[in-house]
Amino acid sequence: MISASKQGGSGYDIRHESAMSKLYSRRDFLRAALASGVLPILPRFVRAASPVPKRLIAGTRVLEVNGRPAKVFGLTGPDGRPGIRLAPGERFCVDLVNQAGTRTIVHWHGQLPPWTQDGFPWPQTPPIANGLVQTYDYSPIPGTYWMHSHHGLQEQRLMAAPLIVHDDAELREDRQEVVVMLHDFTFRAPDEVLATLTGTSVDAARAMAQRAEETAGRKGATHAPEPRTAGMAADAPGLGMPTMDMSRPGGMQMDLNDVHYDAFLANDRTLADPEIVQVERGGRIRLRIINGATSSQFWIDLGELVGRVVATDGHRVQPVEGSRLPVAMGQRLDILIDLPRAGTFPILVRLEGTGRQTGIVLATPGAQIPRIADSAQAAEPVDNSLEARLTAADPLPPRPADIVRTITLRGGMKPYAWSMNGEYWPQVSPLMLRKGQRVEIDLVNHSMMAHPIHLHGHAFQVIAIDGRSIRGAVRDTVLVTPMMGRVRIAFDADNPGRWAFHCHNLYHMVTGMMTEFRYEEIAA
Ligand SMILES: [Cu+2]
Repeated sequence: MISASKQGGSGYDIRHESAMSKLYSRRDFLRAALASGVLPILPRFVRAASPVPKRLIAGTRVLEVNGRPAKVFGLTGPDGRPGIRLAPGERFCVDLVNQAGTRTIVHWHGQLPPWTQDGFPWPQTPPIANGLVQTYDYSPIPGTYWMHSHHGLQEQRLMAAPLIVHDDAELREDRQEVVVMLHDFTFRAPDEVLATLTGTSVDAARAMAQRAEETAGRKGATHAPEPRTAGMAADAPGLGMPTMDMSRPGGMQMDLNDVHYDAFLANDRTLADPEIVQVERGGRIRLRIINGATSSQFWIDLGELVGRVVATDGHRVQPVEGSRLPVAMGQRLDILIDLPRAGTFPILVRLEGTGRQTGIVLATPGAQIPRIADSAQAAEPVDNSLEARLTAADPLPPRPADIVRTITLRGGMKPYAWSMNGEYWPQVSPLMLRKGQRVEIDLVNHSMMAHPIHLHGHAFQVIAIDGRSIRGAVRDTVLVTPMMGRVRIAFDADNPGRWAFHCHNLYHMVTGMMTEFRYEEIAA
């Protein structure tokens, strides 16, 4: 059920009529009930059928970063902590209360709800006005997920939080859960960051971020921006050859880190004052790492500890051991750790291509907490070295594909614009799907940057990396490495709707790198 009400008002005040497929069926039921004269018992019946919604407040808060106050957004759950945690078998039944002072819409990243509850600003499901409440109610899939605003550039101002769905098997393991939510942080307004990147005014940048929703998916809409054609934004030296960047020693190099950030946060804190998590001597930990950064990718550095990666993006994989583990934007890692002794164990998170780092500290009782510098030896660019070693625990059943498509990723820094198949969102041609089809997408990266590509509403399996077939991880976000990096994914079209498919670098997304997968039975 999706519904909206004035906060504190009595009864539901329906806003998003066209979005409410489930509501329509409830209305049909109401009509039938009216005809049969059973209406008086309906409200109690409906209430008994659904659990009491958990309140999730989209609001603002003040953090202290590098000794300065910073006003940011936040998503606060019923227990006062960021985000939502669900017990095994519990429905995702949530009242999203918008107290952010502005419109918002929140996406349940990696979850598989009906499309009208996905939290993407389609014309049928516009953002929620300040002061309104929207109810979401669907059956969640277990694992490490997260939620973030899909409106404008709010994600950069930390409108993001964990979404953890427990299951019985995991609870039986009896491990201490440690969630680490990562952010990149800037004191600058996100519009200003986008304006600097694109070489436009702040007003033009703001309009660019907004326009994406107003014209979502309408190719050739009359008020759409001027088409940006190849030559202007596609990789200049033409067809798929990496460019030589002569401005740097060594010539050909990939680009990293479009934005210079003031800080990197782990659970909203820097290493100047990190979160200290009390653990037992010999403790057994399940670390849930969430890369909620807007434009940054990291290496997780477990120091002397050896972890076992047991799930990626919430989906189980055959365990893989490691102490330095890459995590691209939007991705999650579940890492099991068995502590070898008493003491302190920093879990560090290093920005790719630099030595800048953030993190948390696991500490047994009485342990001395050392001071940890916020810089270290420079880390390599994030790559698919881990991805190539992953094997799904629950792979897709083998079958031939009904649809195979190549999607090229292009773009560059000057001008700053990014595309899929040469198209810039919102002027895109949707890939049309039919329910029941097996779909394979070959992602080919013609640009000098890596792109973490995210599909809404479906979990896909990584079936080839750089031309080598694997029985890879099932996940929702995969990194396509630069300079002709290639990743093939497969999924079953089992969730009819309109679904976004985009780069999870927010600045790449709002300058064009997004398209739509649409089922034939769904009207635009
Ligand atoms: Cu990208």
